[in-house]
Amino acid sequence: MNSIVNFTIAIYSLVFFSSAYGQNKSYAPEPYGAIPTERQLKWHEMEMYCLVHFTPTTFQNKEWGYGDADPSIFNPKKFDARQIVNAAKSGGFKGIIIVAKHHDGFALWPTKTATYNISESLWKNGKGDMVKEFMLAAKQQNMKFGIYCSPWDRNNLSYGTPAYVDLYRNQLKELYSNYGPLFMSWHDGANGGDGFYGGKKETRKVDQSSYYDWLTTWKMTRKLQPDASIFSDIGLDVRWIGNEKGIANETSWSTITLQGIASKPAMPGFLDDSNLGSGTRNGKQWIPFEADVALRPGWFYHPEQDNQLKTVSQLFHIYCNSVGRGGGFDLGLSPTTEGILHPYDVKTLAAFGRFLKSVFKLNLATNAKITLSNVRNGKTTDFGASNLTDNNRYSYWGTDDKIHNATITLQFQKPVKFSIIQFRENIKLGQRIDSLQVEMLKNNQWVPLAKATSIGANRLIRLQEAVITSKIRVHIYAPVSIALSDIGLFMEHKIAPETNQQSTVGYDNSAWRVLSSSDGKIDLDLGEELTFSAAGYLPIKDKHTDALIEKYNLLISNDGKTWTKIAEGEFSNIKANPILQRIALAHKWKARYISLRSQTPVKAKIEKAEVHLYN
Ligand code: FUL
Repeated sequence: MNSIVNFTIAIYSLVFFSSAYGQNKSYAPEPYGAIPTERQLKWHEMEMYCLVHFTPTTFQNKEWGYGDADPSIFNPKKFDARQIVNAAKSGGFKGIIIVAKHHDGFALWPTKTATYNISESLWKNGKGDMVKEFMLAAKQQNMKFGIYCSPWDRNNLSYGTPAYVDLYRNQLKELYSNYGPLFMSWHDGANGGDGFYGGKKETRKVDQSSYYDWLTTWKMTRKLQPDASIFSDIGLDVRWIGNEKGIANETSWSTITLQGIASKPAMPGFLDDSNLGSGTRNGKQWIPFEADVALRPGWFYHPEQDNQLKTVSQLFHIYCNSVGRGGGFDLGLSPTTEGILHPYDVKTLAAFGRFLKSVFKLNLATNAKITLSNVRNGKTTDFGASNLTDNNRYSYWGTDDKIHNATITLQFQKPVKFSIIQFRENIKLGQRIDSLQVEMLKNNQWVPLAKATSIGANRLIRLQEAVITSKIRVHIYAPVSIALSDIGLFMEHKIAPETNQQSTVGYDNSAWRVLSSSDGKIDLDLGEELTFSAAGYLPIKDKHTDALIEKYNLLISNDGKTWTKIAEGEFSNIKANPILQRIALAHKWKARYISLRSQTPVKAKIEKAEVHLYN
């Protein structure tokens, strides 16, 4: 009997202690408010991906095809999905979304739903499947794959009728069934307007609130591609930020409240978008933002934009204002008519990838002695400081349920220099923190350094300039206990002045003689007759922005006296971004003298601006 009792007690104690231990170990706080799904967690972890636009519209040098392009123009001789995917990967991007069909209606896969598709093109004699080639390249490079199939179709005769919605769903069904697994199903909001529509060439309007019946479509998405996050102006999983600049609001919550989502979800192109950028604090749904922006000014390739690629600094600025504000960064890539990325794009992506690595190579906070004002249940191993620097999004420093304001202090043996501060919450437990303040010790005094709200999956604070200190502290304010997963201190090294002209070698201009350089005018003697097909203007070295040429005339001469105008145009955005800009000429010119002249009066003398010529 005794032994039975003892045995029972032993078993009981074992169960009790292990469950008590289990409870301690997992004595995690209750999640706060809306929380992400598994699918959204995976999306958050990706942070960056690319969106590729390539259809007959590229061959028409347009941004929106009308739907009437002859499919035979689509014949990219050097198409190489691997080159495009590799370039995206070198930039640090984790996935690639292919525009399987844009507004022009041309399907890049041999769909059974419409004749206007890749099989009508000359590419691979109509036997090719470009979506498949992208899918395979992504797989090979260990990149995730997604699709964008435009709901608006300017080619299809049935657009605007219920039959088209069935056709659109069948297109998605084909894509979901044959090209998965997909990480994203991307649906844009541009809908209805003029188009070819099977030759009718008319304007068609649809009722955006009911025409597409998105809930039915997205039910199919869930069934066939359960891991695909649905992006739309307000998608079920990811929302748009409301602009195509890639810059989210400084405060941008991952939660948002959608009015009446259960009965009638906000439709792409039909919603109250006033809080897309900011989200809603304590919003009912977890729908984080994606910031979409193209590497070039347009989403499609335009040769005249070869000198308008975003620079590494601009891309990093976008990164800090998208990924660094808790959302995703979706960068548009545009293959040329050859079917590959231009060498400038390839170089820029690789340089951006290298730069990102260099910035986040070393988290200086890993060298700090970290003191916390409170640790949940006193359990340092489960909820303590080591979790803050282990680069694990889900291990975290937690405070007791009743502790909503707390402080972290980081003490360094030797002063450290940093310019970026990073915070991450364990978003599995919701977006808990309202705000935080960072202070640093300067001359033995605590001085304010930075403030931030909407922490969530990731928050980067980029300081105006680097600071040096041996101690910082962070005050955190929340309506519930805190679950902060990471703190980071990083040093961003300045980039050498950039041009967007990386791979073009121009004529050596060092011996050219300045005939006259006055306000808004540079006349040059090239020393010999040169043949050229493009000119460049680099104003950055001029001290005075007043000396900038914004609208130009380009002239040539054979005696330095009589001039002939060969081009005129605009150096777009040259004030805000005084990079080398290129003037592509319609054909080659030969001249001994050239002159770049401003069309409008310029206030200061041009002193150091450079003119380039390219063969
Ligand atoms: C927009 C479209 O209208 C643009 O052409 C582009 O595809 C962009 C990514 O989405 O809504």
